[in-house]
Amino acid sequence: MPRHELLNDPDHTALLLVDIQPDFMNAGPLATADGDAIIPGVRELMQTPPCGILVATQDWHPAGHISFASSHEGHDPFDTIELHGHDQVLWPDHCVQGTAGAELAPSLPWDHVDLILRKGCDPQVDSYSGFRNNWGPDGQRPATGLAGYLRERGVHTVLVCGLARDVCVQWTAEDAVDAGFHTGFIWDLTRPVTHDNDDACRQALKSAGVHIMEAADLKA
Ligand code: VGL
Ligand code: ZN
Repeated sequence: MPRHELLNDPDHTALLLVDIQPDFMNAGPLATADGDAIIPGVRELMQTPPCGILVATQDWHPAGHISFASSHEGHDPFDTIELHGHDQVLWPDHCVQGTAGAELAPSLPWDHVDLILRKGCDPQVDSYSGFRNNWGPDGQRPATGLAGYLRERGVHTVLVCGLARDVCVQWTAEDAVDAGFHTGFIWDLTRPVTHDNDDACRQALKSAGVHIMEAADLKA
């Protein structure tokens, strides 16, 4: 079977490894549905990359971050509040800067990654996507600089995988399309916060123009 058409030009393609961190894995406070299960496949992709550029994102919140339920008296994790004019889900404390749960998953070979981009560092604003923060107090979604980095490196296609499927990977993929990149979503190398969102997630990705694929599609 030929490689997926999105892989015709590996030198101008980047693999984005989104938030593969212990806090989103099986033992973590914000565990995805069997997040550990993506590790072997992600390791294989990192060892034999289908493209020339590897980028990792790292969710990296200051203690007391605005997205934590613990920062809002009377609220529980997974409640939704309004923040800066948009819905904000309140999460269990996770990925606090400098903690073990915020590290990139220790079982993966990060040495060869070109860029590690930290996000969610603004105490007052959440950041799901690797490309833009969520909405800030001024109603804007400031860019992280990732699109500029990729463009300067000549990238026109990105492939995304990681955690969580229905949050940071989805937002990253949608913003990638918005930034003008051809975008592939390696479905089986993602896991959601909840499978209840899988249908809506697939639908949203398709409407955005994201190509949903499987890791097997990347093999020669
Ligand atoms: C994420 C919720 C909060 C993610 C990050 O990586 O998907 N989800 N922060
Ligand atoms: Zn977060």
